[in-house]
Amino acid sequence: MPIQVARSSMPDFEEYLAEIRPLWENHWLTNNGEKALALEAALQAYLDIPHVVLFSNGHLALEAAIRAMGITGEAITTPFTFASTTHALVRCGVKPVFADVRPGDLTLDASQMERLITERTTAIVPVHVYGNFCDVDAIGRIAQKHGLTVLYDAAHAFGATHAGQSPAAYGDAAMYSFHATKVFHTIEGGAISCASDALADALRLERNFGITGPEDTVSVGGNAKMNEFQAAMGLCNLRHLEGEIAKRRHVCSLYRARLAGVPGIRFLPTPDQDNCAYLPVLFEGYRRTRDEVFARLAAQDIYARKYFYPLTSAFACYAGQFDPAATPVALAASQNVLTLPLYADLADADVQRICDLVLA
Ligand code: T4K
Repeated sequence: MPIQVARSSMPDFEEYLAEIRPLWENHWLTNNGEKALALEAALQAYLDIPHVVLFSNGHLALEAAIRAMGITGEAITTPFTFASTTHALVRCGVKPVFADVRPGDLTLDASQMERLITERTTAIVPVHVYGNFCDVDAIGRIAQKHGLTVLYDAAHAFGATHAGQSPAAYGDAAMYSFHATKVFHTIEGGAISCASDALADALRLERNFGITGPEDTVSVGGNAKMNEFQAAMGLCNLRHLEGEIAKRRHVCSLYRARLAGVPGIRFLPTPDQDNCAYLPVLFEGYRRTRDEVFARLAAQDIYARKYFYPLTSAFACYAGQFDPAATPVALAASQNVLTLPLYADLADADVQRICDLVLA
């Protein structure tokens, strides 16, 4: 069996069956059904925030938030991320302005932001990449000073905490991905958390065609609703979140025991409160390059991934628009980073085999 970078955790089949059985009785499959409402309530409690608005996936949640928050003109953001963050801005007509990242954790470097702010800047869209929190205090201060909106891409950060708080505590809103590859998933899915009643209302309009009643449509919204089968999966997985993270933590500790401290191999700091979403390792002056390690593993049917290479600013679809060399720390990280296989049921022996191959 090949080993992939991720593998979806599944709840017990009978548990999921019990969760979806009522759908055969009530025939209500989507459009704010009882499972979706129950999941929103459970996530509000878990994240400790007044509003969680569910979406069919994280990317559409991000686009809906950009529109609902009135983000226009330019937004300061990171190129060291998945396509979604940059594409969402561009697809909503907002120009991404890329700031560099911090070498320590590869999140946006607040000290690089202020010089990029112009009169067209309306927002900062940082990413808690790999589940590592950004410099939330510094970003908050800059946003306040310049009157900017902060929308966190917390796609990787569900289940992580900082200073005892969930990602929902920071910025004006945060987006989570509940994709099948995530620590907590709803097959496909996503959500926005926010404290503002008005923003939550606007997000719901974005999610459902701007409809407020059978004969009332007040804005030009789209369709990005989470269906009941997705929400039922979320209700099951939420019950097992702690166990999921504990199993992932065990896998991470095995990797660290073998690879941390090896000259030329760098781990990012992992606070105790992290969610063990990814296992990024940087090969910096190691006797094999990142690409050589990647190829050695692939030759044995082990598929690590280069999250996030190339930088989004280097994507073919943006050719000529951005200069990846303008963010040298992000550029170097994209060339050196490899995210090793990490999932709850990855066997100890497989982790040892992966480490053997990296070290051989
Ligand atoms: N912002 C950030 C920072 C993000 O990283 C993402 C998504 C988003 C926004 C947007 O959120 P979503 O709209 O996706 O909710 C994967 C995920 O699809 C994507 O959610 C994630 N970030 C990204 C980092 O990784 P791919 O294109 O690398 O996925 P794929 O199909 O190559 O799958 C990777 C591995 O996962 C497979 O080799 C095996 C395993 N897998 C995959 C699927 C589809 C499973 O075990 N089960 C599955 O169902 O994007």
